[in-house]
Amino acid sequence: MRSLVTLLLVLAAAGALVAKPLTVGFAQTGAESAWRTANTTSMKAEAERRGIVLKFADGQGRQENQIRAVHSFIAQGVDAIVIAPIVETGWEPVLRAAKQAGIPVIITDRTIKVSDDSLYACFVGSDFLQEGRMAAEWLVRRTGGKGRILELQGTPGSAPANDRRKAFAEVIAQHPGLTILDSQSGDFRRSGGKEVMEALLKKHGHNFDIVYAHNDDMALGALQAIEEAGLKPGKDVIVLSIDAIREAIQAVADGRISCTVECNPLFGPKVYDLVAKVVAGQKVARMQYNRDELFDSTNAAAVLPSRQY
Ligand code: GZL
Repeated sequence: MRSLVTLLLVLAAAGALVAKPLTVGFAQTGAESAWRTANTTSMKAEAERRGIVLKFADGQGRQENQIRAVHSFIAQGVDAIVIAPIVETGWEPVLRAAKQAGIPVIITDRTIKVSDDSLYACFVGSDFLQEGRMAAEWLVRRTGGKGRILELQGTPGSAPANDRRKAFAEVIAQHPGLTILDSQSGDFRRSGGKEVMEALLKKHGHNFDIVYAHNDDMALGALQAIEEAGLKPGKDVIVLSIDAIREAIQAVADGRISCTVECNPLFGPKVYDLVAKVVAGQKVARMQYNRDELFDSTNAAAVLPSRQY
């Protein structure tokens, strides 16, 4: 009898030592760009590496899908919820439900606007205002402050589109020789970049000098339209964009895109480090910004071999 009790005590102790794996619900924006694919890969691969049970929901570009997924994560009683919010507003009700359920939330990639800071633990991602400024300041140096700009905006209502437009325009406004002639949304999609560029070429002919795209996928789509119109990017048109996906850095090395500002998507490890701290009840800094750099003809070719996305 005594040995049976001893055996049961040992098993119980062993069981206590083997911690239950963390379960994380991740509501991803969609699959609209190469950046998004790299971000999803980073989140899934790192969860796998750490033995985290990841419940992944693809929002397919619609906020209501993401909100539905978060409610489902709450019902399943996950340990933590991570959201890459497609747009900035409309999150308070579902975040209050997560708070009610005592499930911590981490916002990644895109920021949101809420009236109550306690509705999420922290944000992990890039500073889109800084990216917009870096792009504009590079353009001022490259053009001496002169030129007519066409802008391809990202998803309407999204933080990257709002902030990259706002910060870029604020710098451009300090240089009267630079003007933003037109600005339309290509929704961060390559097809959107091509379609919008075709429409802008119809409307403006070649009465422009610069294309500023809020992401590389739209810039690469726009390049197709520009070249189909018989214009030579890098010579007839300066194309600049944001993300620094490998294909865009290659286009910079080839002289077709003139500059791309990095927006690194590979932050799965950082997210799960923060999940572990937040689940353990630790306070973490509210805004966890990733460091981004800029690639143009001076450094693109050299960095290509080392790029991971
Ligand atoms: C930025 C991210 C943006 C990328 C686009 O962090 O939200 O969405 O710039 C992506 O490529 O579609």
